[in-house]
Amino acid sequence: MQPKAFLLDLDGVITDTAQYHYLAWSELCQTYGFRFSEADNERLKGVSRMRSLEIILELNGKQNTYNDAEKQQLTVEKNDRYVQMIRQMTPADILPGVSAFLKDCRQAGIRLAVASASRNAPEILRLLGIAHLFDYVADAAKIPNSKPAPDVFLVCSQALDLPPACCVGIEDALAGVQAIHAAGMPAVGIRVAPHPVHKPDIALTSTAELSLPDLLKQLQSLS
Ligand code: B16
Ligand code: MG
Repeated sequence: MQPKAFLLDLDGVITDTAQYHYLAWSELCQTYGFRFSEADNERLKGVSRMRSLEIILELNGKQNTYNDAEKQQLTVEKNDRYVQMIRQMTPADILPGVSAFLKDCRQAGIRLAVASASRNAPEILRLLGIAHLFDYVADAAKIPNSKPAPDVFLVCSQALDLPPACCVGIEDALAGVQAIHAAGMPAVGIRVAPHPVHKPDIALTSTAELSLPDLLKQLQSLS
């Protein structure tokens, strides 16, 4: 195939916000006496804010302890901490290889969108100084079903007025690869955890391997 657009995930593909999500959830968990480890944090990657809280509550056997309003308040507390932490982000936090890849895409006339579960995506792109490189940034608050559902990738292709088959998704999370495939697009995976069924069409071990000429060659050879 000859891609007309790349749809990029944010956390784990453009920048590494997982460390800040982990710190913010850890502080909240300490306040409320919940257990939460770095290994638990792996389960939150690519998952929405509310679903992340529900996973933490399940890990602590507290899935029935809080009502909806209380859960909402807990996610607000977590996000307030997270927003304080990401204020320090700068263009130096863009992952290796990403800036050159984005610039090469723009020069080649290939369109770019951000397909992230994060409601903080616009602010993070602004802090990184790359917001202007994207034709569209999906509003995570308005996506009906989160990854592994295809919604965010389909919303991006619709916003760009392109058929899904002309778009390629780039993801670091297994749920993201499932979402890309469910949207009918080829998936480029960055360090995606191995899975017997859901495998990226092109697997990279680091964003430093993102090269537009290499990806175009590999995509052309996909059936
Ligand atoms: P927020 P991605 C995801 O970003 C993160 O991987 C996930 O850990 C986080 O819970 C989610 O964004 C929501 O983020 O609280 O900022 O709305 O990987 O989809 O770019
Ligand atoms: Mg991600």
